[in-house]
Amino acid sequence: MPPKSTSNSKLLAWVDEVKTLCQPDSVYWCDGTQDEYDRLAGELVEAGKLIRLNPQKRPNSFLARSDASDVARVEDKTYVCTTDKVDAGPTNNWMDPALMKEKLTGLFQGSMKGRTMYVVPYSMGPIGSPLSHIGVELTDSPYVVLSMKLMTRMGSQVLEVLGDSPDYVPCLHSVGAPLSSGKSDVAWPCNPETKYIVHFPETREIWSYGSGYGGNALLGKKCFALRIASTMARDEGWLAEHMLVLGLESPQGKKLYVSAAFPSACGKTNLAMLIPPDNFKDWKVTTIGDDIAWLKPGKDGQLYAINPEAGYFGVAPGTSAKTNPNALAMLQSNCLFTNVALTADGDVWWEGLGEPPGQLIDWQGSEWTPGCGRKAAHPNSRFTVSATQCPSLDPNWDDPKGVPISAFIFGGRRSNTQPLVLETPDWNKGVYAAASMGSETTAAATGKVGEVRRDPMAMLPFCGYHMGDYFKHWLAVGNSISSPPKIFCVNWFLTDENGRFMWPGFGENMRVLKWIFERVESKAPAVSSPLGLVPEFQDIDWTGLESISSADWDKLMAIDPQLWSLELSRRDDFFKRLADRLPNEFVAIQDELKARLG
Ligand code: TSX
Ligand code: MN
Repeated sequence: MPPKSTSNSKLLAWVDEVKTLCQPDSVYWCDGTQDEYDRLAGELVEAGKLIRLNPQKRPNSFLARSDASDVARVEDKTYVCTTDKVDAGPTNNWMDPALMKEKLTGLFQGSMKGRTMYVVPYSMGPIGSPLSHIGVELTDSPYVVLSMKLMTRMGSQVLEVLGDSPDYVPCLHSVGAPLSSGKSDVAWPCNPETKYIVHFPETREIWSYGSGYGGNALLGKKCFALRIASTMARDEGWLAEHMLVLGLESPQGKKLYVSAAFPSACGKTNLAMLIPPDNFKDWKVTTIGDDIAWLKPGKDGQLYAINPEAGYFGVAPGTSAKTNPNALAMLQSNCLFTNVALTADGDVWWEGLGEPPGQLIDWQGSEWTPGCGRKAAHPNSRFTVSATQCPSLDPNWDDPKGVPISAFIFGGRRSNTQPLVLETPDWNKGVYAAASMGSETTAAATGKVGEVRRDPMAMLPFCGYHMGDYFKHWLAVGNSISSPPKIFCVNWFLTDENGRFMWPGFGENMRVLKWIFERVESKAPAVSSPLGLVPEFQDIDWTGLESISSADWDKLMAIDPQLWSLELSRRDDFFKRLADRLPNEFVAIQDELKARLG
């Protein structure tokens, strides 16, 4: 039964229509209360689909183990269905919307048999904020319901705000594993053969079939907050970005906000929760979000950002007291883990956390001992936790106005070519630099090491339309406001001739953030380089860090003309794919860059 607060005729008709199509045994409207969460989690524990962790060690926390075939986003099964194929662009899979709906309707037919269909109303962004948008996910996965409770503002209040408005994004999700009567269920139902993650940007709809994992199934995240929202943002003059947002507060009490985009495996969550080193004790870094930012121009000509999410769905391996103490603290309780290892005393473990215990149960439920040759946690294993558990959570994280953004930071994982930090000379050159971003692949992700993957604004898998149009939109947004953020590029991952990292990274990145802060405040010096404005050795605060000499600094800031000549020709290769809609500005900027680099 829908709650009394809902007489929304569009919503009621859609729920009915999907019920008829998918034929669930029952329909349940989620209220989003803690009681509901506890009850659902309890039922999953009873059914053997979740493991309750040791309440002494990890109160109110659970472990889920996915099917071995359902462990990550499926980019080759992800579609953007626009009427005109060119509008999806060459970087998205495309199918005609009518044909795709026909195909999927066949798959969804009876797909929820033997299951409950949950109605999950949620707000992306503070409830009722002018920057927020509402979604409703229909799903046959109770794991998705628990995750949506942690990751979004979910429940009855959202229906109240929606009222009779048709302005919500319908998100249909089925694991694609109907249960015939009497048959017992598996721990992680999904469809091992058939998966489709499909976006209809023109009608603002999402249909997802066959997977219960992460961005394939928690449809508020990548599907709505990035692919659908980027299209809404293009049409309405704002930005939906794959960015963390953090606050920086100086010892004098001056506070500003920056937003940063990095491709995967660059430590975005770690940067969002950075703890400054000892000599920066009076500086504060606070967290607004670690993955997605929605940015809209304010009346004062600045961009205001909200984090549309209300939780973190982070990669567990590599999270440790050294890389991210704030994350470890927030994972102490009320946490949903997926595909990590289980200890003998009912706690969790993953690679990078520290010395492994002598015995573990691995992510697939098998016995594991150190040296057995397998990973205990899946490399893409995750924690899901509410933002309110983060010790560095910014006091304004839930402000419906959003926070004003003073700087954008773009970074990739590059062992050479890209210096540690630079400030781009102006908005257009900054957008060009962001569009040229690339990251060297790590063995974990692809098996290939050292190949540079282009990933403009870290949005390659997440832009819901043609990337050439996306670049034009970026240029237009910055040029239409009086105080656009300054744009910086960073690279934490430079290596020396022995392959060793030259920059200590992690908390020490605060030294770079301080220079950026002071550039925004017009207080730090910078000198020109062919790529933009750069600090000299003495412009960085080195107190408490002896290990970087002025000669090291020159290596960290080197601009090698030969590497750059190769870099520019690689950029050309990538941009050729987008040639029919690439902004003309980019051609001029790149020509000038070629000339400067001689
Ligand atoms: O997250 C990272 N950041 C940002 C932190 C705020 N990582 C981890 C990336 C994988 C997700 C980094 N790795 C960073 C970084 O700044 N830098 C590096 C490279 C590096 C790795 C290890 C050391 C130094 C640099 N040093 C020792 O292990 C002692
Ligand atoms: Mn992400």
